[in-house]
This record gives sequence, structure tokens and C-alpha cells, in this order.
Amino acid sequence: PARRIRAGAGVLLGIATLLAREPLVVVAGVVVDADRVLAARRAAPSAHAGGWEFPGGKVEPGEEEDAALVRELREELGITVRVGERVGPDVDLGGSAVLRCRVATVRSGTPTPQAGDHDRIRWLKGEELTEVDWLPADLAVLPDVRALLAAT
Ligand code: 9L3
Ligand code: MG
Repeated sequence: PARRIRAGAGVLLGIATLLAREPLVVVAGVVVDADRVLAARRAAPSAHAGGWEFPGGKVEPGEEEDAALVRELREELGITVRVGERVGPDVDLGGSAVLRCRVATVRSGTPTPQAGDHDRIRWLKGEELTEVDWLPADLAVLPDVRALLAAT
């Protein structure tokens, strides 16, 4: 009967929608200044608190990744950045989300924790990268960051 066909079509459409969904991208900035890179310590949420990261956040629907990174770094650290090339692999964050890092350079402002997301920042040289306790996802990008700093 028509009702069962409609129900079946609805289920198939639901499955197709799920399969077609792109992973949520979290963009992060590998903010470099000469031989140093910016690291930020998360203050929230509690699951991540105390962990150091390359700052950034979720790309909103319809938003370009570069624009999302500019927005996030403005919101979180009060800086305006120029976004450059990708650094390292996409890192699985679980729940169909990936972390994607890009080089960034400060165009204006001085990074200062703004919104309560972070409680400390540090500018680290290549040999200092292991001095902070990185979030697991960001740890996966460190070899590429180290190589980037060594090349400059
Ligand atoms: N995350 C991991 N490493 C990073 C960033 C910026 C984010 N370098 C994870 C932590 C959160 C999720 O991605 O679970 C979303 O990030 P945010 O919007 O809370 O910064
Ligand atoms: Mg964030």
C-alpha cells in the first residue's frame, strides 16, 4: 500500500542524508611568528580544561574554513589573522568531526584570552613544543608543526 511505500522512501531518504553529510570540520590556527608558534590552554569545557591546543573552533554551516578560523581567533584571542596553508593531516575527533590545522600569522592585535575558552597562552619554539600538555588531537599535528618551525 501507498503508506508503506511512503514510509520506505522516507527511511531511504534519511539514510541517504546521513551518508551524504560531510564531517564537521574544526579549524585550528598554527599561528606562527618567526621561530615560535602560539599554544593556548583550554579553560573549558571541563573535559578539555588544562589541555593545550592550537586555537580555533567549528566551521559553521555555509561558512568558508578560512573565514571560520579568522572569526574564531578574533572571538577567542582578539587577533586578526591571515590564513595560510594546511599543516598536518585531518585528525579524527570522533563523532564524525575532524580537526584541520592551517598556518596563520597575526595581522593585528596581541593574543589575549577573551571568551573564557582559554586561560593561558604561550609562544613556543620548536624545542619547547613538548613543554605543554597537548590535547590528543593536537599532539597528532606536532611533527608537522615542528617541521614547519624548523624550515623557517
Ligand atoms: N578541538 C581540538 N583541538 C583543537 C580545537 C580548536 C578543538 N585545536 C576539539 C575540542 C572540541 C571541539 O574540537 O571538542 C570543538 O572545538 P571548540 O569549538 O570547542 O574550540
Ligand atoms: Mg575554540
